[in-house]
Parts: sequence; C-alpha cells; structure tokens
Amino acid sequence: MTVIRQRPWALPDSAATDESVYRSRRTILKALGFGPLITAAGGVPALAAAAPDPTGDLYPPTRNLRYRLDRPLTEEKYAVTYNNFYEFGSHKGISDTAQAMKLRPWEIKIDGLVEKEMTIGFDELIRKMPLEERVYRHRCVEAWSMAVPWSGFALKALVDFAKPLGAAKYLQMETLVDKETMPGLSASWYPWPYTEGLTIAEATNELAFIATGLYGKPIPKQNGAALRLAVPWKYGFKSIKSIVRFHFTEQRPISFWETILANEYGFWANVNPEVDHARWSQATERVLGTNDRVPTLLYNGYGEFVADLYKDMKGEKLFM
Ligand SMILES: Nc1nc2c(c(=O)[nH]1)N[C@H]1C(S)=C(S)[C@@H](COP(=O)(O)O)O[C@H]1N2
Ligand SMILES: [Mo]
Repeated sequence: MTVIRQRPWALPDSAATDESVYRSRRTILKALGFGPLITAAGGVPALAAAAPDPTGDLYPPTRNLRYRLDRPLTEEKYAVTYNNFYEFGSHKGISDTAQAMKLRPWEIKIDGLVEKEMTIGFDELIRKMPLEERVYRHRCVEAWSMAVPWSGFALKALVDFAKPLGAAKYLQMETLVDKETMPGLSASWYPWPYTEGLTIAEATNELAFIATGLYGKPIPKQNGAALRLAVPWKYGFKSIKSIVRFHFTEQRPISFWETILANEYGFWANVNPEVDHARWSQATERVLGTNDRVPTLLYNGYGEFVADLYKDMKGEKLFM
C-alpha cells in the first residue's frame, strides 16, 4: 500500500487467469505422478497437505440473514487469487506462496487485561464458538471491493470467552510470524508482526466477525487462515489475517500501517467516500472481478449498525 506501482483499481490480467494456471499446473503434477497419493493400505492420502481439515465438518454453517448485500457475491476465483497479505509479498498474487503456511498446530494466545491469560488451540476454540455464515462487503483502502460469504463467529463471543477486566479498553490482534514460510517478512523495514486494534465497544459490536471459513469451506491460507478479522465498516487493512494473539489493553494500540504512515492509515479507518486518502479519492470503488465502478458508502453501507459508536467522538480522525 505504501508503494503504488499501478492504479490501485487496475485488476492485473494475472488475477483473471490464475485459476486456469492452477488447473493446468494441477494437471501437470498429476501427469508427473504427484496426483492424490493413495497408499497401498487403502485410501489414506500420503501427502500431509492432503490431510482432511479437522474442522471440515463445521462447514457450511447456517447463513445469518440479518446481513444483506446490495450487490452480487464476488466470484470465488477472484476473492482467493487477488489478495493483500504482505507477509507473503507486497503484491496481489500471493495465493500460491501462501500455501506454505502451516495451519496445525495453531495456538492462539489470549492475554493482557483478562481474568486468566491462556493459550488455546484453534480446533478447541472454534468448537466453543457459535458458527454462522454472513455475507459481507469488503472495501480496501486502495479502492477495490468485494462481497463474500464468510463463515465464523461474532468477535463478541470470543471477547466474552476471554473475560476482559473492566480496565481493558482496546483489543489488539497480532498475525503469525513465521520466517520459514513467509517470504515477505524479509522486508525488514516493516514493523512485523502485523497488528491491528479495535476499541472494546467496536470489538463487541455485532458486526465485528472472526472468519474461519469462506464460500462455505475452511478459509484459504491466502485469505487469512486459520482465523481472520472481518470489520466491514472499516477499510480492509483493519481486517487482520492469521491471528495468533488477542491482547486486551488499556492503551490504544498503534497498528502496523499506522506505524508506517500515520497520516494515511489511522486507528479508526472507517470508510467514508467524502474523506480522501492522502493520495487518491475514496468516492468510488472498483468491484473485484467486474468492470463496475460504484459509489462508496459511508461506513461502507453499515451505518445502521455502527454509526452510534462514533457519535460522541468529535475530536477523532474517524475516517482515515
Ligand atoms: N496479516 C495481514 N493481514 C491483512 C493484510 C496483510 O497484509 N497482512 N492486508 C489487509 C488488507 S490491506 C486487506 S484489503 C485485506 C485483504 O483480504 P483478502 O485478501 O482476503 O481480500 O486483508 C487485510 N489483512
Ligand atoms: Mo486493503
């Protein structure tokens, strides 16, 4: 995001052809004998990568019809091949590289101002949470957008489970750091780990969602497996991926992008078409996978759920 190599709304041709590239690659691998490996003993895939997802039985959960879209869903092939995930590279085509990320074990630390600090495995945590599917819009600060079905649970359920103390005012979240599998981490000028933060009031707002699935299946690595945030009224960079830590604190955290460029990427980062980014307009957005450019909406169209959170915050830079 700091270095804009092209107009941010220009969908590179590669994104449109990725799926056919994958397909032909798979065909080639199969021809070379790397197809689904079946053991002589009968049917157990020999490749670790082919092991069944231990949470696969949870998908798809029932869709919650309270959240509705004003546009068609983005085609899955675009949402899973046009990504921002700087740990794997500072460009959109990281979906292949991200497959190296190891998802098990996936330990999550819950610490800071909570009744009892703990570390819990993802597979244990998810089975304690009320899973549902929600269709949400997503608006990247770079002015592209998508609309996708996430599976997961309300962040409020996790906050309740964590039992924060009264003194906790903010929830800071942190992404996995694994130098072995994340080539983007060698860009040492970035303040890794990727972190993001919300106020407790935002984190317990009904819209704040932890996504563990996408399109009715466990969420792909490039979209933030094992679990990522979805806060659709804020610019996309707030929706931190591949979370390994939930830290409750009294102090407002300074997140990854705010550390790099505070005047362009602030703490609140609520979507507002009338407040330009320092380097471009936010008035409209390019709908991923189409040639459509549509008006951007205040709070990305979610004002009825979230506007009240901000009504008494006159002095804050709520929209950048
Ligand atoms: N850890 C981490 N989380 C991240 C990012 C990132 O680079 N690293 N990029 C953010 C940005 S800018 C956007 S727009 C969304 C993109 O999510 P998607 O690739 O699933 O569309 O992830 C957000 N979460
Ligand atoms: Mo973004």
